[in-house]
Amino acid sequence: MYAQMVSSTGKVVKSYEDMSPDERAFQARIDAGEKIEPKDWMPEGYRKTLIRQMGQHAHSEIVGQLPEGNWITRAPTLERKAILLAKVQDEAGHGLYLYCGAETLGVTRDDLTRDLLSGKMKYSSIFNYPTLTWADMGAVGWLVDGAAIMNQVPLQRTSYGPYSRAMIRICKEESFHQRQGFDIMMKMAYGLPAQRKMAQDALNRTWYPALMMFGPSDADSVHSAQSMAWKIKINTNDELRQKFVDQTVPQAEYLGLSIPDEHLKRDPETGHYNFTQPDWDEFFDVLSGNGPCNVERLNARNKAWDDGEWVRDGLMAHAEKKRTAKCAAESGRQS
Ligand code: FAQ
Repeated sequence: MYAQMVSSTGKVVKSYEDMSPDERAFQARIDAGEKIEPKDWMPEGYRKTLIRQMGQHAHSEIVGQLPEGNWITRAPTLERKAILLAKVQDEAGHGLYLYCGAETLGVTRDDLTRDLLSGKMKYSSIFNYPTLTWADMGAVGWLVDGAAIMNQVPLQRTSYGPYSRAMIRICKEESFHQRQGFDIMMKMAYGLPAQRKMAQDALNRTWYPALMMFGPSDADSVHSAQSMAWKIKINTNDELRQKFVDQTVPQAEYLGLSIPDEHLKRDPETGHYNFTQPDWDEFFDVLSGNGPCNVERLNARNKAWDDGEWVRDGLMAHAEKKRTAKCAAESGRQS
């Protein structure tokens, strides 16, 4: 049932002694902060890890359009509708940059799409939760884009050139997305009591799924150690989760909303908030295909792919017609 298949490359980082001369030279480039470009030599594991991460990231942007697309026709004002439409279009664009980036590693966008549609490749767990009210558009922008930015700002410094450059552009747009979400929350939190209640309800439902976006705890993260040695990842999952909590709690206070965590408390010595971890059984269950919307999301993407077949066929037929005409014109000129 649409499992987001867990297939990992292993936790162990290759020691310097076990590396081949090529791998040592590669690691030296990474350690020196050089960017790796598509035609450079790279270990197979590095290439595969990037395809997995960039592919999953691209799929998240594409599937992530669904919970918000659901609200475009029901946005409360024309202005809100235009803003939401622009945001959802941005997400399509982010997906495309990331698919193009992944294609520089020797896969095609069709390969990646096939693996998404079959349930073989993952997308972010957060998009398997429903968006029940308009306040969820605020909570998604504020918390989901907020978590996405927290994760993606360091990825601007990732070691793979095309990924790093894509992230620079994506982050600029994500920060606009986060601000529009916070703006919706502000209007609702300072609005009528019923609106305030909706805002609090949206925060209650989105908080823990947003914390899950950073991935499992460091103890359970399969890829972090090797990905960090290769500077594909710059921070661990727990580091980013903590930064997100530290940044978001004062924002919730400003809104006058309560984070749904009775153990949330700032440690005066470290300056960080202690907080309750998300339910990791629920996280792994969602990854196994059992979240509230896994089936609906993949059905929607499969339907879009099937419905778009005539467009793809038409474009290919047109390209073939142009290619044949060009060949005929060239052979006419030669004779
Ligand atoms: N959901 O060993 P780790 C967005 C999987 S963009 C599903 O720690 P890693 C924009 C992981 O793949 C949001 N699966 O893995 C937007 C692995 O399984 P595998 C997406 C998850 O890769 C906003 C296994 O668990 N952002 O939201 C998740 O080192 C609003 C073990 O985990 C990115 O993709 C999860 N949350 O660290 C759009 C950023 N977490 O592959 C619309 C780039 C973990 O072995 C509206 N990605 N898994 O089968 C990353 O930074 C990393 O891939 C992590 C996971 C941090 C997500």
